[in-house]
Amino acid sequence: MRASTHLHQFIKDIVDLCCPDNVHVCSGSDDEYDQMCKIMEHNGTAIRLNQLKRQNCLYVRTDPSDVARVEEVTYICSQNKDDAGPTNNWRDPIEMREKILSLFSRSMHGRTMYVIPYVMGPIGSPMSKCGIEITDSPYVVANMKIMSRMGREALSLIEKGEEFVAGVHSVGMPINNVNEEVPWPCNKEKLIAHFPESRQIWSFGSGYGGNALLGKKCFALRIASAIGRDDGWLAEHMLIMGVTNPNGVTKYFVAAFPSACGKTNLAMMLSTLPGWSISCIGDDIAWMYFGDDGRLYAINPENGFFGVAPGTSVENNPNAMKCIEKNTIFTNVALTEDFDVWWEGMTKVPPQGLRDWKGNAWDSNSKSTAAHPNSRFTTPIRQCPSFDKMGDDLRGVPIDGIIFGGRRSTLIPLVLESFDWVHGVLLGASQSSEKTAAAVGVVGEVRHDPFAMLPFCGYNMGDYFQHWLDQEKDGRKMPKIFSVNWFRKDDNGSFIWPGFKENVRVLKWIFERIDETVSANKTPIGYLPKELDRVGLNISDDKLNQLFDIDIDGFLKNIEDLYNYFNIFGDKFPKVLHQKLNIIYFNLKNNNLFS
Ligand code: OXD
Ligand code: MN
Repeated sequence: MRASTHLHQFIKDIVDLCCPDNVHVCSGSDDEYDQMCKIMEHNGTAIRLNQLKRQNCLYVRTDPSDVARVEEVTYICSQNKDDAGPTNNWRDPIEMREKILSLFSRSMHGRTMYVIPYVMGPIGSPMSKCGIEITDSPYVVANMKIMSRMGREALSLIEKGEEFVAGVHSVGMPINNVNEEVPWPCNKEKLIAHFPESRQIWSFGSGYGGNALLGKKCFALRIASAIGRDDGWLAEHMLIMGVTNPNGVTKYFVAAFPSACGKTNLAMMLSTLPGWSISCIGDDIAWMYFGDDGRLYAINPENGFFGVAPGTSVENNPNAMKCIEKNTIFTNVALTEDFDVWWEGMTKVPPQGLRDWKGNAWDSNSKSTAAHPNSRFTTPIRQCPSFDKMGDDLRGVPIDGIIFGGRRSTLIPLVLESFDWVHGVLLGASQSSEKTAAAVGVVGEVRHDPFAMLPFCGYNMGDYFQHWLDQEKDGRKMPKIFSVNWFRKDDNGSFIWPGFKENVRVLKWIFERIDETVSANKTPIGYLPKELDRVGLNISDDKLNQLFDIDIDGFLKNIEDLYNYFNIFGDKFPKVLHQKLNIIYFNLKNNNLFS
């Protein structure tokens, strides 16, 4: 749906198809938000938390079958199968439309249909884009108010003719008789379909975050990546952060990590190094483009955080804990006796009298966790004490460094700098991570997750690699590309690197590499630090060496596995990436360990 004149027709078509009882066009006002909260409280979807501890906060439990993104029923419906590529589920658009028509037929009966106009990105930025989400879920309305710029301003842009991405979401549970409502309506059958050519999204059956808040993964990543391919820019699964040195110089970085690898913690981290500070622009998505001055710029299309709760604590992420003191929606965490929230890792000892995410009394000896591992908080970005005002800049922030990371207990060094742009793109393409609870599947298994975009790239990933390579042009100042891994473990299975605030030492090295004020060892796999700033850090030489140890046999095996993996892209896999991999393999095999 691409023009404003279509908006009224679009609304009418969806009313005719889904047969809601009422239509509510969202204004985005605070009163409307309160109204959504009241509806959720009335339906038993939400409980209001203790006002003294969590001002204006809601506690929500989903249906136990609706707790994560459903990648296996997420589809890219491009005209040609090849445009979806080997990493996406593809369906013929015509067949999918038939399926959609049958699923959505009368799906909103007995419910109110909400029309959510929203903007992704700062209003007025040439990079920002409009969307309309139609939904039958007040939970979605409330979350979209936090996560996007939602309401009247967005509507007026669309009415003035701004194109918009059209999304339709239904929990897929029509109400046929009064009093039939359940606390978390959803459907056993789920489907998330994207039409990159016509810029449409249809989501059925789930009310959960990434499946239902269509501005986020569906629009800002899957559809936007396809728009970016066509228009020459990049939509990425990346946080955006500022790092300021003791001289007051700030550099901005973007970093891609697979889901639940600590992006939110990194984006909001505090620094242990005197004089160094970190500011936050975004924790999940970056839209990037090269400006006329040849520099790469990034905006955060989102306006809030939809963060993973477990593991977040005052010790490891005080900024997040501050954010979530008010105006926050908590989903699938545990509930305390005095109507506050708790999750594993928030405190060492759980409070007495907890109710778990399913609503049952919870015993700390229980095998199951009190909070669901993928439980979340939805909170406004402006509540983050380290929010960087440049996040509102219409042009975005200039990017000096790009960081790829993953959760790997072996092999991948703490930090590594690529030789050049092509090698950096190879590092992104080679990203892999041990699976977490953010998506349905086996936790702990290593899976390839190129650019942390595996579930989010809206087109052929082989073309996507080429699109990244194509960014390098004469006259452009290419950012340096790095890889990091905070998660390496020793022989006893303990993390070697302390992580969290101490990661600033790695960021400092990266910062100084960009300034070329610190030297590095050239190795076959990239540049490794000669040394890191260790002042005040209690880590032995032996441990530090383990973090940079190059296990040649392990790497050779890793590369052989990558050759196999990259084969799935066939001719679409860029030759220059293959050649780069061959060189690294050759040098490792021949023990050319350089200096
Ligand atoms: C997220 C995810 O919700 O990546 O951000 O799963
Ligand atoms: Mn994410």
